[in-house]
Amino acid sequence: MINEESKKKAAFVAVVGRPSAGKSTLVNLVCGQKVSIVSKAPQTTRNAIRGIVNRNAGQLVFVDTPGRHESERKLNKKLLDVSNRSIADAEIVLYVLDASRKPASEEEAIAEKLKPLAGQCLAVINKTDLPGADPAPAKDFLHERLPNLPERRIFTISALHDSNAEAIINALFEMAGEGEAFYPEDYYTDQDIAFRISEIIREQAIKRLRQELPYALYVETADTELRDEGKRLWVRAFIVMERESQKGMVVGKDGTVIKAIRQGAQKELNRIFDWKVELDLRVKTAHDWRHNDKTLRRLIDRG
Ligand SMILES: Nc1nc2c(ncn2[C@@H]2O[C@H](COP(=O)(O)OP(=O)(O)O)[C@@H](O)[C@H]2O)c(=O)[nH]1
Ligand SMILES: [Mg+2]
Repeated sequence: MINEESKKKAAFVAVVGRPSAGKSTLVNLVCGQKVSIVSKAPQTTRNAIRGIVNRNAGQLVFVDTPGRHESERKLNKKLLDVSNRSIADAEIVLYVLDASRKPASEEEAIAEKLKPLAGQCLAVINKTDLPGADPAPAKDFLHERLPNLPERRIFTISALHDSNAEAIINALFEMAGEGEAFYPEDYYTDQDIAFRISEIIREQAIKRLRQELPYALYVETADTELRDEGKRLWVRAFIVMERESQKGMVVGKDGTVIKAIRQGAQKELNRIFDWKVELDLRVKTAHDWRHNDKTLRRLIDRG
């Protein structure tokens, strides 16, 4: 008997590239949802964030990863570990490059890492909308450094302005093996609610704080409670700084900064969830947390 129904496909796709190449923006585009937070500051993504795409062909689980940046700092090393583990666990690697910058040494380190995996790679040259953007140097770089990467697996895109990425999704399904879906077919992410809330608050905080501060903070959702017969979600969360002296900058004059963060986050959360979200947002300090192994394990490995 010939099985009439073609077999479904399923694969993990690790999304890798240098900081700020647009990996998280691309994951949000393919998933059609805000799955992963985005900002101008590098190292915004700190975890392996999963976004799920379901089609008739099957299921792709995109694993957004921290940008690959070599550094001796504890947090950066941890973030590189996350990227390495995601690559090791994935069947397909989606390599994101930035058309607005010429590939340099950081890009070479990534290509070197991906070289043995070129047969399972797909590359996306992003930010083609920017004035002066030119995908040609990135393309030449790929031809030279990953000669085994076939031309049909090199795409150009503006993850920010394009409205879909079906061509990329189709190409990824072609690469995927047959298998059962990993998640229920109505899921678009596996993140729990408290984590998503923390991430949206962190995104808003990064947006409103000066250059150095984004790296110095994390967000902790301490308490959530459904109220009004499940219509409203009340949340108590903390923006956690490294030093006591940083708290004032997060609060701002007369509380203006933290108020803007709270309102921005509420607005975004109301878009994501069906509940009306009400945030009780506060600031506290966990001294020098970026050098604390236990805190880093909890935040980055989420163990
Ligand atoms: N102009 C433009 N900006 C983009 C594009 N994709 C991402 N960005 C911006 O680049 C910055 C970094 O994006 P993000 O997705 O956080 O990069 P990641 O660090 O690789 O995850 C953000 O300010 C994005 O809005 C794009 O296609 N065009
Ligand atoms: Mg990111």
